[in-house]
Order: sequence, then structure tokens, then C-alpha cells
Amino acid sequence: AEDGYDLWLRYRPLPQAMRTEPRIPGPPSMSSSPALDLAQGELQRGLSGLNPDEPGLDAPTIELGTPKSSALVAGLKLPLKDLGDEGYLIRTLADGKTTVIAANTDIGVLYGVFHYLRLMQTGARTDKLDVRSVPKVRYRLLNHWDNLDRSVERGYAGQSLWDWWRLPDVKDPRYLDYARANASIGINGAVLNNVNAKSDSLTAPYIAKAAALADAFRPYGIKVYLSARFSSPIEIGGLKTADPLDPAVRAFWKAKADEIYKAIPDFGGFLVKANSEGQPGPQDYGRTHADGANMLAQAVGPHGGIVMWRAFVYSHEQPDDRAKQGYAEFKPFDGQFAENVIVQVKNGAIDFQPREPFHPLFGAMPKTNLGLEVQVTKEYLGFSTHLAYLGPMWEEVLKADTFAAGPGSTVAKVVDGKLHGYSRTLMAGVANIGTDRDWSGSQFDQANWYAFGRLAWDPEASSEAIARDWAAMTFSPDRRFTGPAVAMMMGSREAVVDYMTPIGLHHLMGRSHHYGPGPWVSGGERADWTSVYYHKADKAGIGFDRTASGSNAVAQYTPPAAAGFSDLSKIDEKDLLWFHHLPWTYPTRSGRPLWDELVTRYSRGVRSVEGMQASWATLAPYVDPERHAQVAIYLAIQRREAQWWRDASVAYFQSINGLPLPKGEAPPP
Ligand code: GCW
Repeated sequence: AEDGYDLWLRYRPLPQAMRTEPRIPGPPSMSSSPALDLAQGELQRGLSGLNPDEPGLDAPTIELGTPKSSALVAGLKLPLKDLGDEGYLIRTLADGKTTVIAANTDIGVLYGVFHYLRLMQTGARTDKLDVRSVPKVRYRLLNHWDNLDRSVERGYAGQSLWDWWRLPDVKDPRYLDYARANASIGINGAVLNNVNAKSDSLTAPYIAKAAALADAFRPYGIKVYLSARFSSPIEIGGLKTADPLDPAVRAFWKAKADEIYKAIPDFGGFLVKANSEGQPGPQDYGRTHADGANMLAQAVGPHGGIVMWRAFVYSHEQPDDRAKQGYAEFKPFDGQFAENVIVQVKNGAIDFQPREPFHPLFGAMPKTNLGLEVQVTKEYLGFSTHLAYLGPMWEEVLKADTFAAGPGSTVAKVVDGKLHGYSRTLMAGVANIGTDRDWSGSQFDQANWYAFGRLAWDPEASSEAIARDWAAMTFSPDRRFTGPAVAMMMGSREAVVDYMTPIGLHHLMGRSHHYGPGPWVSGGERADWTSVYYHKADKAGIGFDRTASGSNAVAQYTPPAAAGFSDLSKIDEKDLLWFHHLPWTYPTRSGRPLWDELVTRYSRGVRSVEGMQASWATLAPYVDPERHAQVAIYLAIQRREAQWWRDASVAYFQSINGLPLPKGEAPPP
């Protein structure tokens, strides 16, 4: 059955019109390694799958290798120098018959093979190739929010893949399939456990389990990392404190690092969530984020490890504006973090909303390695039941201009290290993977995993081109399919913005589960855990004033970026109510008053989902019935719930402003 398990690596026979002469892999290499064997095997599997015709005796050959493993590659004197440890070249030689996939390392070769096969899968020309590809970001990591009991925080695709109970003895073959899928898109690391971490994950039994996973992933170029709970010295080290300046605490972490590296020699390092949402951290001892991060960095540094220290923090005191806290807590410490620390910053200042302006820390920390964290799992975008392709959302943040060194100082250039000359670069994606047969909880959510990997490799890549590759590989390379499918994908996230949080509104989801509308959520422990805190709607108007007359969060951006947000004549209306509190009558650019515009957008979101349904219905001829039906069912759920969002939101806001609906708009039931 077609259940989506094969992801984008299906290698089903291409339509006749897209087939080229069958190719054959070149002679086996002079040396072998696990990664090289995988590359060879993958190539064989792909070639024979995509074109099952028998190759002739003089069929074109694909030769792969490094100068060490292949005499041909060694003899060609290819310009491999700048490819580093992960880049590759794909070249068709002058004879027109031989194509070489060459790299400095076996992993580079494997990446090259996946690229070559992608070209075939998508029906691109492969007869005269001259491809060179080097990742722009060094650490391309999935962050699993997986708990040790196999539940997954914000996971909507079943249980955790990691079967901690049976590890390390039982090595589920699925670990290899997971690693292969990641390698195919260039992901080179996985943080195994939730950032809301338990100290148990750093005890000897769990280190052994993590080591078994590391062994499974290694041939695919994937390193294992662990989330570390800051209070571990107390919980598993028998100490009275976790104060980062206490010598016994420092000794604990050093010994812990040594112990881990003994079991996992290429262990990647630690990810830490500290002093945020109740997690312990250095501030509990009057120390700073830098004190905490640097202590851990010193422990893993001698082994080549890194520390990813999250900037998603907020203090215990009620803030005047939660959006300001990350910047406020980190900016003062720019330049004080160790070289092997990367501060990991979410794309926006609040929390993975359907739309957020870029986080003000980007461009503000020239002397601190900053990495970008995005959420692949759709906590705030309808879980795995709503179709929302996130490529455009990430592209939007990566292309946003910080103006930190003048125009063109995009977030992508901060993240790839070019703007500030970072020594280490990182993109992290909170995984959407679980034990579901289709891995991600829906067919189309696989595209978000895929796009994350491709964008981490090249943060300046086009999310539309990535969608096209994915759709072709996952369903059909036929243009009559990819055209409409890509159009659906490209509009899907905007549809969610429209029916959930249009015009810069944010955090209006149901409390704590974050599924479904809850713009009325108020009261409880903290103001910033309510919806009314974010939309601030009253009889007169709506929106969060973050300009100088309000919280002035906008001042955390560089002056040109800030002006673009605070100046009502300049701001893109997509961010309007993020930064401004405006009267319901405020004239928007459509000519409609704000209230009418808001309702129009809510309804437009519902119409967009209907558009996706109609479009998907026409694509049945190109998709196997199982997956086609599954997507159709999900779209029907989404259609129903888009209406729910629209009706609930419109009714709620009407209860506050008492305004009539614009002409032609149906009243909520
Ligand atoms: O998005 C929020 C989630 C929490 C999560 C937190 C974080 C892991 O609601 O579930 O905790 O962010 O990023 O730390």
C-alpha cells in the first residue's frame, strides 16, 4: 500500500517521456567505507528504480568517489578544494558518457548521489551536468522534543521513534530509514530529547542508548546531540547546587562530557533551555546565560563539541511585552559567549506563530554565533491535520532585512555567518517526525521536513523550487501535477494566517494545546499566557502597540528596520496589528476599514482551503488512491476548521466592537 513511508525517496519508474537511456554505476571503488557503500547502494537503487529498462553494454556510467576511493576522480584533478567536508561536484565528462560524483569525503559523495537522483526524479536533464554544491550552514539539526516515555511534546505524528526501552540492544531498522531520509536533504545532526529535559537522559544507561543511535546514524553523516537539564549536577550528580561558577559543578559537567565522549566519540554537544518556562538555569544562582553556556562549552570543547543555548527565555516577572525578553536578556552579553557556543534564536520573538516579524536578535549580536530555530512541527498551524507548507514562512524570515550592515543584511546572511563572520553556523528545526507510517502525521507535512533540510543547506534557496522538487519526488514529476500542487502548497500557509491570525494578529489559539480558536482566552496565571494580552481588542480598536507610544519593542530593531515597522505609511500590512493598536475604522490599503478588512481576510482563508480542495480533486489521476484520499480527508477537516476559526473569531470580535459585518459576509451560526 502507498502509505507515504518512502517519503520523497520512492524511486518508482519515471513516466516513459521522462526516461533517459538507462545508466549504470561505475566500477566499485578502490576503498570502501560505510558511507561509500551507502552511496553506491543508493545510486544503484535509484537508477534501477527510476528506469527499470536493461542498460546496454555501452550505457552511460555514473562514477562516484573521492580522490582516495576512485582512480578516475583522482586522475581528473577536479577542483575539490573549496568543497570542504560535505560539498560535492557532479560533472559529465567530455566523452558525454561518464558522469562523476566527486567529493573530498564519503559523506560528500553520498550527498552528491542524492542530488543526482533528485535531478532524475524531478525529470531534470542529466546528460550534461556541471553541479557544485556546498552547504552554507555547518550545523543542520533536527531538534526532537521527544520525551523518555516516548511521548513527543508538540508532536502530531505518533510516538517518538526512539524506543528507549529496547535500546541499546534492539536497533529498529527504522533508525536507518530515518538517517537515510535526513542524509538525502543534508541534515547532519539530531538532538534526541526534548529541550524540557530530564536529567535521566545523561545517566549511563541513556548514554548507552544514545550511543546505539549514534552508531546507526554515523554512516549517514548524522551526529547525535542531547538536551541537557541545567540542574543535572543536583539530580544525578549528588551536588547541592548547579551554580555554573562552582568548581564541583564544573567538574561534574567535565566528567559527564568525558563519559559521553567515551561512548560516543563524535558526540555533537548539548542543547539547553534555561531559565525559560520554569526550567532551571544559571539565573537561579545570580549568574548569566553566558556563565551557564560557557561552562558547558568548556566541558565539550576539548572533544570538539558545541553548546546550543536557546534564546527562547522569559523571566518570571510579568513582562510589559513578552516580545522584548529574548533581546533584553541576550543583547547585553554579545561577545561574552565562548567560541563553541551558538545562541539558538526562534524565527520570531513570541513563539512560532503562523506569522511573526523576524526576531530582533538577528543582526544585533555581531560577536556571538547566532543560529536560527524554526518549528517544523505545526504547533500553531493546525497540527498535522491542516495543510500548511512552511517553506514560504521560513523564506520570509530568511529574506527579512535586519539592515545591521546596511540594506541587504538579511537574516539568511546572519545565519550563514557571512554578515558577522561567525565561526559556527546553525539552523535547527523542531522535528515533526514520529512513529506514524507516513512519519509526519500527514503526507504534506513531509514537505516541511524536506524543506527544512534544503533551506538549512542553502538558506537562500527558493521555497517554491523546493516545493516543486518535493511534489515531483513524492507524487509525480508530471507538470500537470506539479503546477497545481505547488500552487496549493505556496498558498497554504497564507490561508492559515488568514483564517487564524490575519493582519499581524498572533497567539489567539486555544490555551495550552494551541489547536483551534481562543481569542477570548483571558485570566489565569499570567497575562502573557492569554489571547486578550496579544490582541488588546476593545470597543475602539485592536492590536498590540509596540511603537514608541506603546511597549516600544520596535526599538530593538535597527533604525531602518524599526522605521519600516513603526511608520504606518511604510509597514507591510501583514504585520500591522503586531506593531500597532488601531481603530476599527482605520483605513487599510484595500480601501476597506480595518474591521471589514479583518473579516474579509478571515473569509478569504476559508475560500483558500476550498480552493485547495478543488485543486486536489483534479489531481487524482496523478496520485495513488490511498494517498489521494487521505489528503482529501485532511483537507475536508481543514475546511471545516477554517470555518470554525473564522466564525469564532468574527463572533468574538463582534461581541467586543458591536460592529456589523461587511456586505456579503455571512454571519457566524
Ligand atoms: O512553543 C512553545 C511550546 C512549548 C515548548 C516551548 C519551547 C518545548 O508551547 O511546548 O517547550 O515553546 O520552545 O521551549
